[in-house]
Amino acid sequence: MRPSHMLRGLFLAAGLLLAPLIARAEDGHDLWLRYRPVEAGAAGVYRASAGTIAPVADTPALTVARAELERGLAGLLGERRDGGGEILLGTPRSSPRIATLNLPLEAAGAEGYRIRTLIEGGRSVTVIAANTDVGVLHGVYRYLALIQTRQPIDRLDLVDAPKVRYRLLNHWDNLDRSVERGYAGQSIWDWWRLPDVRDPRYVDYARANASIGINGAVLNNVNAKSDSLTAPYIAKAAALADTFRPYGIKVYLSARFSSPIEIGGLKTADPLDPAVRAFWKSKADEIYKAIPDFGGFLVKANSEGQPGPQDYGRTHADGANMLAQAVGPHGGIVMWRAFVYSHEQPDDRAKQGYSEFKPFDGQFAENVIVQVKNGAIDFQPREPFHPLFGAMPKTNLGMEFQITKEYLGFSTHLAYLGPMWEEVLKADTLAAGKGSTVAKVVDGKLHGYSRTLMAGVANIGTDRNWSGSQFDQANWYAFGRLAWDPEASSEAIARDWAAMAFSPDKRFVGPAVAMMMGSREAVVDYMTPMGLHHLMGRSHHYGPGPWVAGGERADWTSVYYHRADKAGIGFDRTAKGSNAVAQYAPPAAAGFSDLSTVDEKDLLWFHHLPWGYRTRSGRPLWDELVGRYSRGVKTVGGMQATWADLSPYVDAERHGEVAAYLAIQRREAQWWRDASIAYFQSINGLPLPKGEAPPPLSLEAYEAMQFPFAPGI
Ligand code: GCV
Repeated sequence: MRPSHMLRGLFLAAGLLLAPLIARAEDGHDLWLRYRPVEAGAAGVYRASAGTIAPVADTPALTVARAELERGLAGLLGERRDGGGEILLGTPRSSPRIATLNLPLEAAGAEGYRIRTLIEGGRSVTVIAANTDVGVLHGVYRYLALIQTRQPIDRLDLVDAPKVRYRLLNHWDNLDRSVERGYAGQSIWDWWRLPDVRDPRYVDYARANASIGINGAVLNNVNAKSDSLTAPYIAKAAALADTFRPYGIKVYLSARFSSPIEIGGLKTADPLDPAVRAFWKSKADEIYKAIPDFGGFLVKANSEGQPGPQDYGRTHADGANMLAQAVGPHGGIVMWRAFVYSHEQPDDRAKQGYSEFKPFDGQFAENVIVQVKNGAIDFQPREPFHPLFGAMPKTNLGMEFQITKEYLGFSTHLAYLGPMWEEVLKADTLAAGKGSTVAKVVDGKLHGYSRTLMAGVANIGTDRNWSGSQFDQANWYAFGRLAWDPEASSEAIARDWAAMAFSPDKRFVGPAVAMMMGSREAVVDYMTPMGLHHLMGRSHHYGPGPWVAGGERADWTSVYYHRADKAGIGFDRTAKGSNAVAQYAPPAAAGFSDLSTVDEKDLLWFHHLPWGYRTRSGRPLWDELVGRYSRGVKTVGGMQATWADLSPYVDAERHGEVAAYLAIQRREAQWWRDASIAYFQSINGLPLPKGEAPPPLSLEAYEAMQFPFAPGI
């Protein structure tokens, strides 16, 4: 044997011996679809029912469903699974065997599934059946998730279907690959090389989305360029649509309202102008020729400088309905955003969305969905639910959440957003009596909407871990799960994610989930406690900036929102103030207005109060605020300790990365506390409560900090 061969042999043998001892290096790229081997003790039980996979009909979605099942089972249980069980996939139409079973499939709807274990000739047969191929794919992911989270699979009988029809990611991705409010690298869409080059990541993106039921992606930023509607870009979008189609995911585009001028050679974009209407009709026809299942348009109009129908004295309904008429014959929809506010309008910014849309209830076309952010300002760490929810019974309203953490510490702070979204979805609008929750508005039950939507502003980029941090993947995951079922528990979702992305070991899942569940409240505490909001650094929104004042517009400053002076702090939105409360249903408005009933978490959102106001803890408001700032920092310290203890269950790479991020978060939480306290103390001149450490730097030092290269702008 040549020496080099001998050496190689030695290395190989050593590698084989050591292999079980060395955990495989991980970087998070596999998301929650890691499919790592089930522990030897449990694998046998699973192999007994998850055996061979019966052949499937040769359709694109069933082919990927079978491939995913094979990939998942091979990873979890090994290539050889000869326990005798069989898995049968398909629809009654594609599989004569499934057709003869006559399974009740109504409850599975168009995208759901039924999974049932049958015993045939003493042999276990697991049937994953649906009305459509994509329903089968969703069933496959559910089945794999059961094994990934170590649930029993030997006697299954479950049926599930999404409660919301359109479950979409909104990418704020620009054509130059920058991502507005993106903290995970560049855009994954390589527009320049598309349509010729189809990055394999596109398939993994589709797999991840399909696994949580997301069924659409708006590819480009709502601050849109008309170029994305030109022929070359339509061809690029079509290539992505082709890749996503087998996974049940449609593409949508953000449309710039002034496109008829910019790429149509017209002098106007007036929605009532026949030439403008003809432009949009022919543009829609052109897109549908290239992408027959194109989903439709998302529009940001007359907001933050974007063009819109009001430029021509027309209404949001005029603009939306014109586009709806263009895509309607092809089955498309228009998502028209309610995120509007104007610097010419002196009224409380929190009121403007409602004021502009409520008068048009009932005037939007059936295939329009008005897309409303969860709160009335802008994705703050905590906002009361948007007053439009419950107030537009005759207009399809959809929810817009922000998965990317523009205002919650970018990707370096660990903040699991599930509880924040659950809080909003469970909030009771009281619009039609008790139990009129936001979830029931969004899933259409309350008002009988014909089309329902949940959209999430994506946190996905070219980083190997997709989301900028390991734990931010949980937010992508949770968004998908809540879009599928807006009444799901964010804690149960966190448990599934933690088990799949890291380890199903209870000793890991318990503490990790507890840490996740408290993480968003920690951010609220150290950034914007008790209803404070929009106090981040100007424009980039990085770090504390409660002193931000002056400049282009008042409602882009912090002082506009906190209104602190020597006497007190908070935005009075009661009848004595801006009266924003009046936009809620009367019982909800009464609850927010009354100091004895308003939840203290929303206190300074609705009320301006003296610094000495006695809070429910018995402490004066100032002391309570300082206490909460400090509590937030302490919670992050606790998260660091929890994470350190979890090292036996996590590969060194990801453990180290999360630990490094938590150290950043701890430092920045402290910075937030100190800078906020220094600023508010300069206003109220009050001493710190006993035991509270003074900020180490002067207010001037905090104010002087500059971050010209903060990401996401
Ligand atoms: C896409 C906030 C963000 C903007 C974003 C806007 C919107 O103002 O800071 O970056 O623009 O919301 O939702 O349209």
